[in-house]
Amino acid sequence: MLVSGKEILEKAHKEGYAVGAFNINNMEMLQAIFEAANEVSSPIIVEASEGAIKYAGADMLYSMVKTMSERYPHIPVALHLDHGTSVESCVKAIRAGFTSVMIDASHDPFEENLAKTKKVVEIAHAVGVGVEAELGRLMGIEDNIEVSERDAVLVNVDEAEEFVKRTGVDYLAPAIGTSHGAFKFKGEPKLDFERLQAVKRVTDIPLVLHGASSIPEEVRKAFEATGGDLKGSKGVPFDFLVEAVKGGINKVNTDTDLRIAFMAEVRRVANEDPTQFDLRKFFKPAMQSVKELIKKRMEVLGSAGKI
Ligand code: TD3
Ligand code: ZN
Repeated sequence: MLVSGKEILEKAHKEGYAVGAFNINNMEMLQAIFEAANEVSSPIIVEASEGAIKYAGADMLYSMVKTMSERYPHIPVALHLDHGTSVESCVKAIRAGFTSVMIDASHDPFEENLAKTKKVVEIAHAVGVGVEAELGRLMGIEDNIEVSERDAVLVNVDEAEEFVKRTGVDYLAPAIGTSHGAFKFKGEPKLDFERLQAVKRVTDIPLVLHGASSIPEEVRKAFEATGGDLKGSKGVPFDFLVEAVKGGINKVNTDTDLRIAFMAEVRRVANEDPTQFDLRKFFKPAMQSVKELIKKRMEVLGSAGKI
């Protein structure tokens, strides 16, 4: 059933697990997500970026999610706008039927981020839609980074407390050292778990981990076996995800892993049979691979079996 993101995440917050938020651009990714959720009995958050909306249309994305939610009525699902860049963008998503929106004004000064978030909260709450905001900048941190530099990039705990109190935001993404894409860490992976725990203590709301893809070894290998290049790629290891969930993360955003898993299969089929041009012969194994990856993630995050 299509429900508010707030409903899904408040349960996760109370019971101490995280729900995967998986990005979609097309029907195949969406089917993989729902089939995974069905097989391991997990709630899901389907998210679409402004880029995805430009690609497929908010009406199309909403219709597909609505259809799948009717096919699997027992699965709680929220449709979420990922990294909304303006109040207008959030309102458009709400009008299209999204049940959760992110207003990402984290690049603005604190007071501006706060004002925009407050506005989105007022509008969204009037129609039962959940709201996410972000504090700090998504950037990898190095071991030898200066304390002052780290403070400039990562979430500030006092600001997080004030921000949540004054905006009434439903869930917060605190920057703790992750970044988007396939190249998250130069050296060893490192996240500021202490800061995360402190943010959880002072805010006591669901928290969100962006840039959470893991680039599992077997997925990277499958991509590279077909001539793909992911040299130097590094993701968030599974044990870090477990630690993050213990520290209060309840929503884990994943896009890069799905893309790599999907495209590794497309590449494999293309390499194995250069005469092949039936779309389904590429996309079916690609969906299967994404589904297995998502199931594994649901187990790691603790959302499996939570329906
Ligand atoms: O918001 N997202 C998804 C869009 C990022 C572009 O890939 C995330 O935080 C997930 O990040 P990633 O790259 O680790 O999957
Ligand atoms: Zn993100």
